[in-house]
Amino acid sequence: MATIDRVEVLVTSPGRNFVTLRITTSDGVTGLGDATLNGRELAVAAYLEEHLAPLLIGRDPARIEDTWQYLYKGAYWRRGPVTMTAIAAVDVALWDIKGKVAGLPVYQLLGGRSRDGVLVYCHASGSDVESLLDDVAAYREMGFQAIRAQAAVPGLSGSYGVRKGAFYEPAATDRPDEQVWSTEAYLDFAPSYLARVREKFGFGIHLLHDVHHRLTPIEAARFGKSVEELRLFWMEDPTPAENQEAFRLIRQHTTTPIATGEVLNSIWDVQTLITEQLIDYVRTTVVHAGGITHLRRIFDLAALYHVRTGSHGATDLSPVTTAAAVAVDICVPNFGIQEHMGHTRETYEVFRGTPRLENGMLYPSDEPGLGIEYDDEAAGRFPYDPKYLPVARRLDGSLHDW
Ligand code: CS2
Ligand code: MG
Repeated sequence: MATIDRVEVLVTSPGRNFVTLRITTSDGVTGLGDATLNGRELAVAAYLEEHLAPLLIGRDPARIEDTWQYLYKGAYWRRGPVTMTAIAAVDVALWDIKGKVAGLPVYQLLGGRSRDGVLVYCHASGSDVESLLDDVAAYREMGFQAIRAQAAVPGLSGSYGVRKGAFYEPAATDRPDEQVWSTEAYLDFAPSYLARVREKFGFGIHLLHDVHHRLTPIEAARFGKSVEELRLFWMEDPTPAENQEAFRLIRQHTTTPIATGEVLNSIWDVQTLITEQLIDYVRTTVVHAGGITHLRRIFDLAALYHVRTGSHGATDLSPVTTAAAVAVDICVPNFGIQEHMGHTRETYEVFRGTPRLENGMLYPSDEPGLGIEYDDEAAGRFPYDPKYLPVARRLDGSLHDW
């Protein structure tokens, strides 16, 4: 029997910070898992290095489910983003190893393809409506079939979801950026620019919008109602989802489909949302929700209640997560859509072999495992660069959800 011989926690910053777990077996097979938790990276790195690595040495790498239970139950302390990201990294690395040992891509181990490719959505944004429309046109030109649209709210400094450079990168050094928020201004403005996108591009594209946890349930209900005619693919995170019951109120008022879950990390965090059919898409993701093993469990529960998948896939999730997400997405019967922002050239120098993107669809690699190689030499050129996500304050200076 092969055993786990070596566990390495690799931190690099090729344009943004990534934490990667690399497990090597006594047979010399390596597996990669993403362990990146944006803005809190080193907490997961320490959890892995100090608490999980010593437990993994000598274990049978083939026992994925047992290892998951051992790490989850063994912690005693349940759930939470740091724990679930650390366990996810171990889980995904073990699936990568299992695929390499079997000589099969991970999606074959999960049951094989249910579809030819994975529909993705990209991010169009603008500092005003005209530049948003230009951005949507550019993404259409690139072949994307599903587009998320966000524009900066006039009069407010900084808006979530609006790109600054080539890539949307909401991170600052030293202290979080302080942004200003007005729910009134947003609610007056957002439906009008989404309508402009529909006017210009018609109903032949899937149009998505991220509310980023900014509204109360009744405000979200109003927003959803006001955009019903625009037939959004979804409104994302209309209200913070820690309070799952809050979605009952939104649901009573609008037929606009609802997506949530990118900050949630376990099946228990989405249980009410799913079993009461309060959402249409669950956005939990491989890296923050306990890996492939746990995400499958969430998606299977969701399938029973007509909830489809729509995993988070921002640039702060590494290409290892993209590969693992696509492996799951291509298999599950209730797949909905996958977020895909892509990465910088530097990131792809470190993580080689990302899934193929064509006409707005992602296709998994047919290499054994996840098909991603980590280039240590390239990674060494990009040292860790601490960053914070912004915070948002209302016009009176009080803190709002970012
Ligand atoms: C966003 C994320 O992609 C999304 O839907 O909500 O970009 C989110 O802000 C970041 O991943 C936070 O790290
Ligand atoms: Mg989001």
